[in-house]
This record gives sequence, C-alpha cells and structure tokens, in this order.
Amino acid sequence: MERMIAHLDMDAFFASVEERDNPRLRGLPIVVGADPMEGKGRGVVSTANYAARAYSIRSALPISKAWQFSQKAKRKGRPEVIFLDVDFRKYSKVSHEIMEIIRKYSSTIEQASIDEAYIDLTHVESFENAIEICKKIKQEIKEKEKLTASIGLGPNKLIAKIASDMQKPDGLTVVHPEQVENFLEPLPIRKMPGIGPKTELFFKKQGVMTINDLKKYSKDDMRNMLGSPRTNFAQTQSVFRPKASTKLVRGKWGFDLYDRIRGIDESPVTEEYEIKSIGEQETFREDTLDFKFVFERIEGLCESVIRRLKHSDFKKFRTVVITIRFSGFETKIRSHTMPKPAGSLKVLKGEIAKLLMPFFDARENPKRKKIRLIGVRIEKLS
Ligand code: TTP
Ligand code: MG
Repeated sequence: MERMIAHLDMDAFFASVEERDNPRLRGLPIVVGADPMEGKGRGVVSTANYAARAYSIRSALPISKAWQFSQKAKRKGRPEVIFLDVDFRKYSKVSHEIMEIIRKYSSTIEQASIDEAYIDLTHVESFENAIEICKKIKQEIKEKEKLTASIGLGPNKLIAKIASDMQKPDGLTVVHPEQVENFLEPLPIRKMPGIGPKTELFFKKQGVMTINDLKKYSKDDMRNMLGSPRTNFAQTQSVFRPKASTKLVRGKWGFDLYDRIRGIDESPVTEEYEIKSIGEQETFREDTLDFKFVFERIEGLCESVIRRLKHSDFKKFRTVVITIRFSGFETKIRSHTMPKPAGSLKVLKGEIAKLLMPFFDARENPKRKKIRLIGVRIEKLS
C-alpha cells in the first residue's frame, strides 16, 4: 500500500517560544543564542525569528555578525535586534508537549530533532483524510501552545521533509505520489537533505543547479563522484540534529542520491534508540591550543553529559562523538563506537581523550590551528 508520511517542523522554534512568552517582544526581530557582548561575543546564533531573518540573520551565524547586522539596521532607522539567551530546558518542555499532541493522531511517530517529527499517517487510508489530520495537528498546536508549525505531507519521509520547508511559516504542503517528480525537478539541489555546501559547490562547478540537472548522472557516476556519505558529509552535519539527517542520506546500502532525486525513499518511520543523543558544547572566549585548558573544559562537558544521562530514560551509551571547530570555522566531527555499552564518566572521559589527542598534533591538526569550540556527545543510548 502507498504510504502517507507527514513531517512537522516548528517555525523559528526557540525564538517563537520566547516571543510567545514575552508579549513585549511581539513583532520585533529576535535572536536566541550566545551573548553578543556588544559585538565581541564569540558564540553563534541558535535561531532568529522571521523579523530578524529579514536582516540576513540565520542559525549558526557568528553572534558578532548578527550584532553587526542589527547595528546596520538600527542606523537605517529599523528596530534593533533583541538578543536572548538559550533556555534549553524551556524549549525541551514545549517540544515534549508538542510530541504528545502529535502522538494522539498516530502511534508511529519519529522525533527527528527538538522541533521536528515524522508522522506515519498510512492508517487513515486517503490523502484527503491525512490532510485533515495535518490541519488538526496544526490547529491543536496553535490552540494549546500558541505556536505555529509547518507540515509537509507526501508518500515518504524524504518528500515530507522537503515539503515541510516549502511554505514556512504556518505552511501545509501536500505532494501526491504522482506529483513527486514534478515537485522535485525544479528545486535547487541544496534542498535535497544530505547535499551540503561542499557537494553543492562541487555540482555547481559542473553546471548542475536543479534536481532535474542531477538526473543526467548514472548510478555509477553518482557513486564514483560522491563516495560514501561518511567521508563526504560527516563534517557538514549540524551538531543539533546528529542522526536525523544522516539517517536520511545513509540508507541500508549506503548513499544513494540516484534514487533520492527521483523521490524514492523507503526508510520507515521508527523511533530508534540510536537517534537519541546527549550532547554539550562550548565556545571558548579566545581560540586556543592550550592542551591543559581544552582538556579541563572537555572534562567539564563530559561531566554534564553524564549528569544528563543519569536524569534521562537511558543508562548506557555505545558511541562517543567529539566536535572540534577551529579558528575560521572549519569543523571536524570524530566518533568511536565501543563493542559494549558503558555508562561511567571514566569511560566517557577516556574515549573522548583518545579522540581529542590527534587534534594537538599532525594527525588531525597539521597546521596547528587554534580551537574555537569543542563538543562532546554520546549516542546509541540504551
Ligand atoms: P530549525 O527547525 O532548523 O529552525 P527553526 O525552527 O528556528 O526555524 P524554521 O522556521 O526555519 O524551522 O531548528 C530548530 C531549533 O533548533 C531552532 O529554533 C534552534 C535550534 N538550532 C540551533 O540551536 N542551532 C542550529 O544551527 C539550528 C539549525 C537549530
Ligand atoms: Mg523549525
């Protein structure tokens, strides 16, 4: 039977929650993220509401840049950006409530990040019914949470994911199975999950702009050009959605862009334990290669990760992941999966230390670049 899958993604999530809770902020440009410190701040933007996006401010932009854009707007007589700290606990609570609302409409849902979920609606039997359910979910979130969500509905997760982004905010985009190829063809290749800035550039150099342009390559061409996603894409993943994006690009048989640009995606909606992860990161006040300092900070991150693990539904982890961002923003992600699950701080520190060492010598850092940000994450929780 033809499947029907919805993908829901909250609009400007962290910022919308803040806007909702502080009526004085309504309509103003808002950035949630690191402290801008009058332009000297060193962290990044977590998210910007749509008013702040009109100033070209986006997730992951250095907070100092966001500050500059705000000052520029101010000089033109436009409102200054309101900068707010990240209140992760608050957003997690809202996220949880949203997932509970979704759960009422389907027993098969997969939370893919703090503000998005796939919803299997195959059981409602027709697209008309599925559209009605999507409207109801949006309505209930609006009434109960005073927030808007955008939903994409299609025959698989890939199409649903792309569709949910098409009419933000407060959108509902439906792609019937027979419309799939027409829907995909005109899109810029970057809209395809898994195609990041590097792959986009690689193809653009060959004159490939749209998904339709990609169809000229054979399956073998694709494999030869792109290799495996592990080597090509690991570095471009957002630290905020560790597995969700990889799962989409890495099917059972490895990367298969050939099928995906034709709208083919068989991956099931499943709440797999390995999607869950616990991570912490820190941007330093100054870039550094001081081993003792970095090591101390990373131990602190390990401690908070273990604390959060203890307060979670999980007891053990099998994979440890380290994120290192250098001056100039080059970011490397390295991971190790242990043969057996572990749960102690000691094991985490030990494994992380092994991954960290190479960043202090030629193995991972031949040019001796200074480190700007470090992150620690555990995955494959049980
Ligand atoms: P997104 O859904 O990517 O972004 P968004 O909800 O803010 O905006 P959109 O309307 O385009 O969906 O991410 C959800 C939340 O995750 C976001 O509100 C903040 C957080 N986040 C970060 O902290 N850092 C990041 O780099 C990204 C992409 C998101
Ligand atoms: Mg969102």
